Amino acid sequence: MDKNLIEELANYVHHAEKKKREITKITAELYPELSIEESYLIQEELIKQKLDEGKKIIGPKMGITSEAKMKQMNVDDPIYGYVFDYMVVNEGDSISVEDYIHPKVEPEIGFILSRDLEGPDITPLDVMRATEYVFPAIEIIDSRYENFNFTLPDVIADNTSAAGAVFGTTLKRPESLELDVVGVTLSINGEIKSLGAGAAVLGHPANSVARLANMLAKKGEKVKAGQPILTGGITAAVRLKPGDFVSAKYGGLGDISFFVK
Ligand code: 0L1
Ligand code: MG
Repeated sequence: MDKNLIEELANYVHHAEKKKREITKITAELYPELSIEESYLIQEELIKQKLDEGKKIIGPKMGITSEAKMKQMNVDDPIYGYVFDYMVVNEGDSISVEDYIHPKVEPEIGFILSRDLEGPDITPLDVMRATEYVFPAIEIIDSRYENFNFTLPDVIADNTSAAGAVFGTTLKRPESLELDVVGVTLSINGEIKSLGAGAAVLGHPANSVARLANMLAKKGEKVKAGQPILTGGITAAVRLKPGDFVSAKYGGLGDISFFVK
């Protein structure tokens, strides 16, 4: 893929994020033949543009990690992107819908490693042994594409819809919980809107970190110690509107909440 086209398409998505204006997906007209390999090249260019602007990577995130989402998109592999410093929302704070296009939230389980994990061949057991803490998180996703409508390459190029992250402060040792059966409820204004268990994430959230390490290895990168890793949505994502009070409650991992203006 031509370097100019990579830059042009990264600019296209980046501009939409900055202007908070939805765009037609890349594969609709601009470049229908976009492949997964090419979409990661666009994502890399997008990440580079953000870094050049002084924004900082906080940690990686995994997406399309549930059986339901994979089937819906007809894919076998999850995808990854990056959470940046400007996306982080503090627990108990407010966000404004106006700062996004059409934000949704999904509860996740986060991992922090005590040592780097470098694939290939990383197993979930390797992940558990290298994990210092697990913690609760809520990801805010905000596809830059009209109506959250995209193909897999489109969403990879769009940094996997990454727009926000609320990291909870309950830190637990990974072996102190059965992460596949940790339940979570996501409530808006006190009403449960979706619920699930850790097993919704590739059978066990540690599988998600292993898959991340093995995917990153293909480009000579690794999962780094100390970075918060978002492993993927446990429940269906829920759309936000002004006035919402968002709260997620995790079995054995505490609660997280924030307001929407
Ligand atoms: O984090 C996620 O699973 C989102 C990946 C992109 C799919 C979406 O925007 O719904
Ligand atoms: Mg997510």
